[in-house]
Order: sequence, then C-alpha cells, then structure tokens
Amino acid sequence: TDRSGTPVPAYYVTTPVFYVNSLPHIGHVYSAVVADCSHRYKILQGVNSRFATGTDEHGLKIQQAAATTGKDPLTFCTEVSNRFRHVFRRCGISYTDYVRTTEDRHRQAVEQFWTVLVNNGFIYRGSYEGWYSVPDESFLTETQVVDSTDSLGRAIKTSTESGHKVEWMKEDNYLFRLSDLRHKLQHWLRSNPHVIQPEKFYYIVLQWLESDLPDLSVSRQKSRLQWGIGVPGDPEQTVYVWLDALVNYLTVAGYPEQHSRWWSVVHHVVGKDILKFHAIYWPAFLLAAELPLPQAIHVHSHWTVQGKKMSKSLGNVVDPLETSLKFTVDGLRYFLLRQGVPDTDCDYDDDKVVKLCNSELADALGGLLNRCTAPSLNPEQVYPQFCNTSFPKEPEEFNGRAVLEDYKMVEAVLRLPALAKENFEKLHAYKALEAISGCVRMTNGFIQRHAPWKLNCRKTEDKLWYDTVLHVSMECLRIYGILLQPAVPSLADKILSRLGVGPGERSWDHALDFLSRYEGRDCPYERRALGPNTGLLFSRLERKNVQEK
Ligand code: ME8
Repeated sequence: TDRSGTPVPAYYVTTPVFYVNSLPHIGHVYSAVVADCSHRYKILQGVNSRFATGTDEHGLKIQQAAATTGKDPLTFCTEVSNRFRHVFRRCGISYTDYVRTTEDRHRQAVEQFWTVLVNNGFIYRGSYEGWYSVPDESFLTETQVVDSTDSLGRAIKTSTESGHKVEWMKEDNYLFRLSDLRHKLQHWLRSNPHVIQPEKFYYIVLQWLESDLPDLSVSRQKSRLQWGIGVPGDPEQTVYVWLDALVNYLTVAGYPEQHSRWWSVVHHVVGKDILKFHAIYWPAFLLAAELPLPQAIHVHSHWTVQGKKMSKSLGNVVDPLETSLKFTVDGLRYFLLRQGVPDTDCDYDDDKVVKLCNSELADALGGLLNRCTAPSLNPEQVYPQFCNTSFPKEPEEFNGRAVLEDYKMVEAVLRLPALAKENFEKLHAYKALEAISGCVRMTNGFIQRHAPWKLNCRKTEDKLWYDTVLHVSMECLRIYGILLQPAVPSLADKILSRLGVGPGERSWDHALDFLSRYEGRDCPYERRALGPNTGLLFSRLERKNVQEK
C-alpha cells in the first residue's frame, strides 16, 4: 500500500530463460528490451513492477555443449550466463531478478512443484517411445517429423517445425496427464480471448488443441541425462528440462513460500518458437498444480538476417555488444522497438538502423531539441513564457498569431499520452514510438512555419510570440521526453535534463499537464533555467563507418 493506505497495483513481467549453449544475440536482446520497456512504463505509471530474466542451464543440449568445451557443466553455464547478464546490463535491461536454473532456490521450487503434481495425481510411470529433438529439447509425434537428408546425404528425420534432426527414443520415464487437461485448456482460452497476444497466435493455439494431446514425458533416464534436477524420490530419473525451465517464473515469484502477490500478475514475453511450451504445457502444469494461470502471454516474431533466422550454424548472428557500440544503446533499442512488430518477422540490417536513427533521433528529435535550447535561439537559457494572446486556446479569440496547423499539432500532442499508454499497455512499443515520431515531425513543422529566428525581438509583440513558439515547442519536447523513457531511457534523460525537468517531474502524470498555460494554469517550468548543455542529443551515424566495421 502507499502512504494513504491505497493498495499499489503490482505487475510482473518475464522473458524466457535463455539457453546457455549459444551466446546472446539481438533476438534475445529484443525479448529483453520489450519486457524492459513494459517494466519501465509500469514504473512511470506508479505500479510496483518486477521484471525477471535469466538463463536455462539444464538439459541434454547444454550437457553436450559443455562436454565439447571440455569444461565441467556448471563452469560452462556460469561463463555463458555471465555473458547474458553483461549484455543485458550494457543494453539498459533493468531487470529486478536474474534467475539461473542451476540455483538452489530453483531446484527447491522444481522439487516442490513436482511433488504437488504427483500428489494431485497428474504424474504416472510409463514408457515413452517416439521422436526427440535435442536442439529443441522436445518430444515429437509422427506427424511432426519428416524425411530428410543430412549434409552427408544420409537419410534422417527432422522436425517439421524447427527443421532440427530428431532421434528415436525409447525409455521408461514419468508421464504427465496432459490429455486430461485438453478441455480445461480450451475453456481457459475461450473465456480469456485476449490472453495470448497477438490474436494470430491465440488461434494457432486453439487449433493445436483441436487435435489430440498425448500425455507428455516429463523426465529422462539418468543414464541419458545427468545434467538436471533429480526426480524427487527416484535416483534413476532427471526432470525434463522444459518442466524445469518453466518453473523459473514461479521461483522468482517466491514459490513455494510467498508467491501469490506476484504470481497473480504475471505476464510472459516469449518468441513464437516456444509458443506451445508457454501456451499449452505451462498452463497445463499450472492447472495441475492448482495455481493461477498467466495474465497474458505476449508472443513476438523473429528477427531474421537477409530473410533467414539468426543461427549459430548459419553464422548470421548479430552481436548486441558490437551493435550497441556502433549505434549506441539507445540507437539499438530504438531500432528494435520501433521496427519490431509482433505479428511478422523483421529483417535486421545495419543500413536500416543508420537510416532510422539518423532521421528520427539525430535529425528530428535532436534538431528539435537544438532549435529550442541552442544559445543562439535561446540566449537566456530558460524555459520562456507563454503568451495567451498570441496563442489563444480557441483560434478565433484575440486574433492570435497561431494558425490552424498549430492547433492540430496541439490536439495531437494532447492526445499523445493516452495513445502511447494504450500501446505500451499492450507491449506495442512500435505503435507508441510511431505516434511520438509523428508528433515530433509536427513540432518541427511548427517551428519551421513560424521561423522564430526571423522575428524582431525588439518589438514587444514579436518577443512575446517568439517566447511562445519556444515555449510550446519545449512543452512538446517535455512530453516526448517523458513518453520516450521506457524505450530509450538515456536519450529521454538527456532531453529532460536539458529542459530542466527534475527527477520528480518525469512520471507519466506529468505528461498529462501539457501546455498548462494554454489551459490558463501556471506553468511550473516557466522562466526556469535550462539544464547543462551536454552537446548533441544523438550524433548522426555514418553509413561508411558502419560498413567498414
Ligand atoms: O527456448 N528473434 O531458449 P533460447 C527474436 N530456454 N527473438 C529471438 C530470436 C530471434 N531471432 N532468437 C531467440 C529457449 N529469440 C528456452 C526457453 S523459457 C521457460 C525456456 C528469443 O535461448 C525469443 O524470446 O532458445 C525466443 O523465444 C527465445 O529467445 C529462445 O531462447
């Protein structure tokens, strides 16, 4: 609760826990930036937000990857997990929790979760015979595999979905009564039509649930898989890596002790490749454990390079550290959030980053900031005064100097916070940023139209109008600065600091008092000295330099 005793709303957002058999690339960073943007947005809204990310360190493919390096698995996992942590910190990912599935607290959560599934009658001993894909760590049915050939021309079977090689597996292990939960899952989805976003993926899941849902093997023989969490009470079996991994979300929430506060407000951000695990297996496990189901599953598509999904074997992986050095962290974040859409795959290309950042950050936003605060145009270095007579609230009043286009701009900026809110709520940063960018363009047009540098400020009337043009432009910038904080925090900080907007004046609500003098209220910023001039907001990127790297 806050000081007045009103309960503070809570929010909990997660990314997948990433496998440590490959190094972080911009696809991973994208999921993390999407979640980070949502977390920062919630904080601006005054919500008590929690944000978890981390690494998935068990399973056969990690066991094999560690073996090829000659390192013991934990050392191997620690090294790669630290790389993820480093990359995320560097990219401004402000997670509150970083979880590793090799942690003790997580093992305890998995053991408890398993025990509850057993006690509730959802786990039985059986034998599994079928296809298994190690790279996907997943069991596949006959309809999910196709004939193919490997690089040496030998006949093999591959997964229709991922294209990865599968192998025949026959083992005694534990099975989970997934088939019993089909109707409950359908019921959950039908009663929560917005729980899987975007809608396209909701329908895919419903479709999957139409066909039958075989029971799921949830353990592997210890003789095959040692690197994992042991099945409680059975030294011969290791918990299936996906069951292990999914429980991480509960571990962070505090399971099995105090978890209900966070668990009731969980939102998952996942790539479309792991939709089935999150939209079918995970809810099924939670139903079986009698725990609440996620509030929402936000699915996004993939980043490709020249049309192909990034992968280690194709050698087309984009390194986030290198990219953030070339384009700055804000440049990279802006590009990912502005161009990444959830419905369709997006192609990554250095040239596109350069073009977007130069036009929207360096020229439009940076130009606008410069026009309002450069000493040549703003010699007193203040937030100037607004004059109602030159920019009256209604166009017909007092014969002001503002024109119809100016009123349209004010209208758009007044509507902007609500529009950005609606889209940040849905984790559609691209739409929020598009709207902000549109308004930035209008404000530049406003300054251009009235060309304050041509006014003769020795004439009182001109001076009043001059100040008003600057004031309105700075008010616009202040709103853009506040609304950009979730996406590009350091860039937004630069804008707000330059405008002299203090740390206590940057919450979402402060974007709702746009142009208070226009509304006849006092403006707290008026005549306030500007913050320090720290140079360009965003330096233009050179395409030449980019190609040379
Ligand atoms: O699947 N574009 O881990 P993982 C966009 N450990 N996002 C991408 C991407 C791309 N090209 N490539 C990866 C696992 N991602 C499991 C998850 S969760 C309980 C266990 C992102 O390292 C995207 O979020 O293969 C995708 O779902 C995830 O990384 C897969 O990461």
